[in-house]
Amino acid sequence: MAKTTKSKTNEYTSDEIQVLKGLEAVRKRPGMYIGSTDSRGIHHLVWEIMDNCIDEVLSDFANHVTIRIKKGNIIEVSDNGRGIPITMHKEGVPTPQVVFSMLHAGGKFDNTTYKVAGGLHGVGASVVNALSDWLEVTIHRDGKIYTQKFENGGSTIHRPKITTDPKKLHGTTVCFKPDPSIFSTTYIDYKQCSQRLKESSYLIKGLKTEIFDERNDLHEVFEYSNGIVEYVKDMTAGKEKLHEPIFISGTYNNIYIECAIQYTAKTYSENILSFVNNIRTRDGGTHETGFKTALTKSFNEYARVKKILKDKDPNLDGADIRDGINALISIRVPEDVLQFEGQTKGKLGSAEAKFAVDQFVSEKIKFYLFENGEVANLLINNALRSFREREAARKAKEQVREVKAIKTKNLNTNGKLSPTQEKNPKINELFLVEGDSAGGSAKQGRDRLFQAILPLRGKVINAEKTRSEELLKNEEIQTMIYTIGTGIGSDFNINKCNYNKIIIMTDADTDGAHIQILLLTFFFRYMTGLIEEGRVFIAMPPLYKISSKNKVEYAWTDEELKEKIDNLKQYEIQRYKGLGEMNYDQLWETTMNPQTRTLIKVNIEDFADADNRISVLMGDNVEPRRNWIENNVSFDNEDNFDLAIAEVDEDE
Ligand code: 1YM
Repeated sequence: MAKTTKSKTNEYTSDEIQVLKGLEAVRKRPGMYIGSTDSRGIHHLVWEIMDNCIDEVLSDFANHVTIRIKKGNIIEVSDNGRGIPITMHKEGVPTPQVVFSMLHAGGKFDNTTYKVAGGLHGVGASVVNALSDWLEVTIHRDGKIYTQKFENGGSTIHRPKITTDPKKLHGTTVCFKPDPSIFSTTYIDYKQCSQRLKESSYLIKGLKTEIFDERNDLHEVFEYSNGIVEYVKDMTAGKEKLHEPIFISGTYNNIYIECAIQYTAKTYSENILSFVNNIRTRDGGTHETGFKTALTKSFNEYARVKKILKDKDPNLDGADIRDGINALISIRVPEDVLQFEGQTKGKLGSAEAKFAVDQFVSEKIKFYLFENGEVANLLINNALRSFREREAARKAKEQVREVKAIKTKNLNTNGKLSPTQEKNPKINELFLVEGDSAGGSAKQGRDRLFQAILPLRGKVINAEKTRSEELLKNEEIQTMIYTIGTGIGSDFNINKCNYNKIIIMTDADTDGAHIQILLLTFFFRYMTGLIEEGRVFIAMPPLYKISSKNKVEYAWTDEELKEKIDNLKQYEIQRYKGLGEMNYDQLWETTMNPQTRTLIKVNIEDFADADNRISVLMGDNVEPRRNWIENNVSFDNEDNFDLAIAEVDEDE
């Protein structure tokens, strides 16, 4: 049903009816335009408007972009650019009205300039309008202030108000309220917005970005005069660096290329983030391939010329050359060669980019290596070390396979794992429990039909700071790998997983948080698929027990505690210091029983970013770990009741 009713403020012309049909199409199938209508979708709206600001920045007309999150999840985005033209478009419709209500309001797009790859190619503003309760645009331009408001998904178009601007400012501000009837949530996440702004400031030297959150009085400003060099320093913060960042920049075949590289010691990982026209390419693509090829070629050539590699030696492997690398690749390509691939369009497909980055980076890196012999030798040695260690790890892996065969016989009898009665990977749950005493309560309290308990003794080994060959010798780790059944690394196979849920159950204190993060680190590095498949959970034991005359209640937060005792006259509060203080039946009722417990599903939104952070935070500082969990792992409360389990209960 197209909304073609007359509004009080405007009579629709047939052209405008066409327009509204366009916006109506967006409302009917929002997913086609913004991907989804969940939290991701709501942020997509913000990025669409922000992209218009960034375009203006890239065209060199703006250098300041601001996001303001207002109460009621209203969002305002502004830039200090030229301002959207306020002249009349065709048939007497002002240009801003065209921009915000025509699905294909292009016009300004010649393809020879750099444009952000927002994906919607300039229809963003109208899509945001279509999915908003209301939207208001304010433009400062030509000594005037132009404001125009749209309501009900752009179907109500108010007349613009035009006043003179004594200050003769310039810029565009868009304020909107996403339509709650379209989105499953309209909550705007501060962290995501600030991260995006920060990223833009890193990628565009001299761009000042600013965020205000009026809901909790937060404010941050980002401005980096050294651009991606500061970004790479941020990536390597807290790690041992092998050298000062290497920075290369320049234009090749009309493609502007910037790279910043800094190797760190003992990380056993590569962190490469790539961007095209300031949009993150999560799945890499031709520019990343070009970069890697260039790196491999240049290092090998250097090693040969310097006779570090003898004639009979094989070439250094790319993966070894990249061991410990932290790199940013940011390229800007003209719109006409911009081409994305993959499901989420997160991969650059343009062949021109591979060629240009390969040629350009090869030349610059070779120059750098020959000019900086000391660093060059350090990096070549680093690659050789990686090669040796990889060989050793391969052998260790074979060893694990052997261990596995041995373990089959005595694992169940060595008293560690209390297995489930039935073998049903679709419903079975594995509880990884901190300490033997809690392990004991858990064993007693569990439903042995489908809940297995694996007590973990002592501290879990830190997978980030331990080489894989060492790690795999650790008995707790071996037992865990064997029990879960999926294998690790490139052998990982989710179909072999023995459990539907792997639940980390620790005390609700700092030590517990530490164990959680150590386990998550291990899963993240060696069994990523478990997290991706949403199989990893964190149990939530209560913090308080409230006993009153005739009942016992529990509270998980201080607020909950207050709420509960408010209604009671006489009561006693016990603060649980650990799982061990709970009786087995209390543990079952509060933390293990699928019908009454709360589980948190571990879901890492952004793997590359988390990857990056995990290296930083698994250093020696304890406190940031807790923050890491809070910021990078999204804690979705899982449904308390699982259908599959319900069926089992009925069978009982
Ligand atoms: C808060 C959002 O939209 N800024 C913005 C948009 C435009 C311009 C400047 C602009 C572009 C051009 C010329 C051009 C847009 N203009 C249009 C259109 N911020 C925000 N800042 N003059 C001003 O590209 O030629 C669409 S977006 F089509 F009207 F030119």
